[in-house]
Amino acid sequence: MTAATSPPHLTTDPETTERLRRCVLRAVAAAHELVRELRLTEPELHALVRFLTEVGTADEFMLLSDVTHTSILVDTLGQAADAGGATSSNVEGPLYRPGSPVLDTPAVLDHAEQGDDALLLSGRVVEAGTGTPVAGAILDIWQTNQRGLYENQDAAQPEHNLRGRVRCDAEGRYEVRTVVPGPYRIATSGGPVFALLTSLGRHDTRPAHIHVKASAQDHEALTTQLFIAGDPWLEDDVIGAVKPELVITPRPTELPGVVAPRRAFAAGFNIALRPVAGG
Ligand code: MBD
Ligand code: FE
Repeated sequence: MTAATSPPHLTTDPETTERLRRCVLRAVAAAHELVRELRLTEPELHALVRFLTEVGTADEFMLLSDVTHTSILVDTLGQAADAGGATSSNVEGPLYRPGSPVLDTPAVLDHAEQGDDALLLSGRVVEAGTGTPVAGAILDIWQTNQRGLYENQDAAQPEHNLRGRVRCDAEGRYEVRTVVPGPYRIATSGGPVFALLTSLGRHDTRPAHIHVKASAQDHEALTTQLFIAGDPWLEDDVIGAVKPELVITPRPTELPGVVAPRRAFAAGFNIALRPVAGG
C-alpha cells in the first residue's frame, strides 16, 4: 500500500515554473526552427539522441557546454551588469574536487617531483571598490602539472596534489608555492565531447590555467581562472574562456630547492571581491 504522492516536479515555486515555461517554449521554438532550416532527417535525429545519451552517461554535459562556448557566454553576461571593480569570474570546469587540504599561507601545493618549473604565486584579497584587505579569505586552488595533467588523471601524483584551500592572513595576503601549469587537452578524459571535437576537425587544447574559488565572510564568492602570459593557446582556447585581465606574468626568480634544469618563477595576482548587498 502506497500513499498518494504528487507527480514529480522540476520545481514547485510559481516564479521558477513561469521562467521554466518561458525558457522551454523558446528553446523548443528554436529547435523547430533548426529542424526546418537544416532539414534534419530522422536518422540524424537518432544519431543526435545517441550522442547526447553518451554525453550524459559520461557526465560531459558541462564539458559540452564549455566547448560550445556556452558556459563562458553565460559567465560573461552574468557579470557584465554589476562588475563594480571586482575580479572577473570564469567557468568552474569539470575538474574541481571539493574537500582539498586546508593550508595556511604561505602554502605548498606541489608534492610530486616531476621536474616541473616552480611558481610562487602571491597577492592580496581586497574588497572591490574600497580596496580594503579582506582578512581570512580562502582561496580554493586547483591546477594541472606542467604536462597538463590534473592529479586525478596522473598515477604519479599523490591525492590532491596541486590542489588546496589556502587561508589568507589577516591582511588578506596569500603566497602559494606551486608549479607552472601546462596546456590541458580534453583528450585526457577522452569521451564523446573529445570525439565531437575530432569529428569537427577542432583542436582540444586549453591554455595553461590555474583555477581559483575565492570566498570570504560578507563577500560574494568568486570562481575564476588565471592564465599564463606567452602561452601559445591564449588566443585559441577550445572553450573560449581567456580574459586578458586574468593573465598573470611569471618572471624568472630563485626559489629554494629549485636547481637547473628546473626553473623558478614568481607571479602576482590580487583578487577583489564584491561585498554582499546590505552587508
Ligand atoms: C578544463 O581543465 C577546464 O578548466 C575546463 C573549464 C574545461 C575543460 C577542461
Ligand atoms: Fe581546468
